[in-house]
Amino acid sequence: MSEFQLIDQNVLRAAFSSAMSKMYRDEVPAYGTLMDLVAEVNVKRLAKDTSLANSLLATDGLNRISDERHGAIRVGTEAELKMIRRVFALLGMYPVGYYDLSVAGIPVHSTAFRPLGQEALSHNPFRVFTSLLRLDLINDNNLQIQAENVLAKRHIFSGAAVKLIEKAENEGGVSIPDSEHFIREILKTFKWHTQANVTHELYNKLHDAHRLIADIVSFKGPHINHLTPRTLDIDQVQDLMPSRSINPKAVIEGPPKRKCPILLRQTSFKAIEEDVDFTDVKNGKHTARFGEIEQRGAALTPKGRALYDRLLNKTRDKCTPAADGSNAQDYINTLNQVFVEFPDDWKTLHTEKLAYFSYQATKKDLAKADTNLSFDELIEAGVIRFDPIIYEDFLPVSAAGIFQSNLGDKEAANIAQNSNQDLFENQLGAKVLDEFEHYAKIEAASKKACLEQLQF
Ligand code: OOG
Ligand code: NI
Repeated sequence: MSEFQLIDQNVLRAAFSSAMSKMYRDEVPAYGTLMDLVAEVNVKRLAKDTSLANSLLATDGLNRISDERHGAIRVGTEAELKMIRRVFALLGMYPVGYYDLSVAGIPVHSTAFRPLGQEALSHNPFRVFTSLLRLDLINDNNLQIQAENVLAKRHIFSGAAVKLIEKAENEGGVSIPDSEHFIREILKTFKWHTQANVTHELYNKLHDAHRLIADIVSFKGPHINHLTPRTLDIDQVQDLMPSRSINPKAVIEGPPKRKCPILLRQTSFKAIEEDVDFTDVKNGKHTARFGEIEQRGAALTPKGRALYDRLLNKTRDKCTPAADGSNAQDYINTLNQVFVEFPDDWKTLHTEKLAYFSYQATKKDLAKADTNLSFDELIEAGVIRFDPIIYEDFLPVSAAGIFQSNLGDKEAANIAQNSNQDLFENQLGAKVLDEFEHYAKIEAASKKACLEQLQF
């Protein structure tokens, strides 16, 4: 076949993410309202803050600022997870990081499938936080077997999807003529199903064991449970949500509001109640799907991350945010006070190597005298500029907070802490990648390119 051509994975991922967005807006109208609010606030923020606009222009490009940055799914079995990994690989998304949610009483462990290199991330950074149910953490043996039986019978990918996946793997990628069909078939896996797979009685039992188990086991597939656009001003969107009849969770997860944003701040609106028909009874209800927003800042080095973790733990030791929001202001005050210790200017974050940066030469022709300067002196002299590398991953404590705010107040079940990355990697059929390694690589590559540009 001389005409045979593969589609660029970045293009395919962008098309997939936009198809998913459209589907989710149709399924959850409140999510569309949130997207509109995010876009409005972003436009206003950019008009006010030219230095932010310039920095985005220098690094990220200003296009698609308000587009989805991530979604989340929850799968039921090892076989489902393996298949998901194969699909995401075709979209240029690879598993980065291991997140153990059992520490927060949530019976799943997770990874984030995401693009890796700077080019792929800039083209389209869409990632999917993917959790696998851990029935091994449920005490009721009988219920465990019932859940396993239900899961064993379902096929989350259509026959056509499986054929297209296998064909693409054999051909080294998805072909241009197959690409639309591929997206259409893959999307079906993440669609909402009003028709449940279980009786009302079994649903209730699963729900009583843990609401998340009912969400994962009772349906035909791993419906997308939220999508998350990027906001440039999360505090403002959080404040404005009620004016659009959206009910936000009590506190924003992650670091406090800062001059120099770090890592990831997130908030969501409470999950909506949806109609479901059980196999025996109609007119049931299920609550699982929601909308979220995120504001991303600098990726931290292991040193910066250790400081973040220490300060977050210190904050939560002093004040643990209550699920009902009753101590929200107390928590925010404590967070602000404790995080005073985290430097909040780019220069210090850079010299103390707390965050990762990308470098760019600002002057093509060096003055003769400049050629003897060290890299740091070139920065000092304004020959090289540095911008933070954006954090592309997730935060376990924040993820637990997002899960919990959508599971109701009483769901911090008593599950023994049971982190098991080896088990997860077996279930995934691959090792998860180390997030720090990838930021370090991006930083090193930009440093090299910058020096080459200056002809050292
Ligand atoms: C995933 C929750 C985690 C995030 O943004 O931290 C997450 C889920 O609810 O399935 O998406
Ligand atoms: Ni999320």
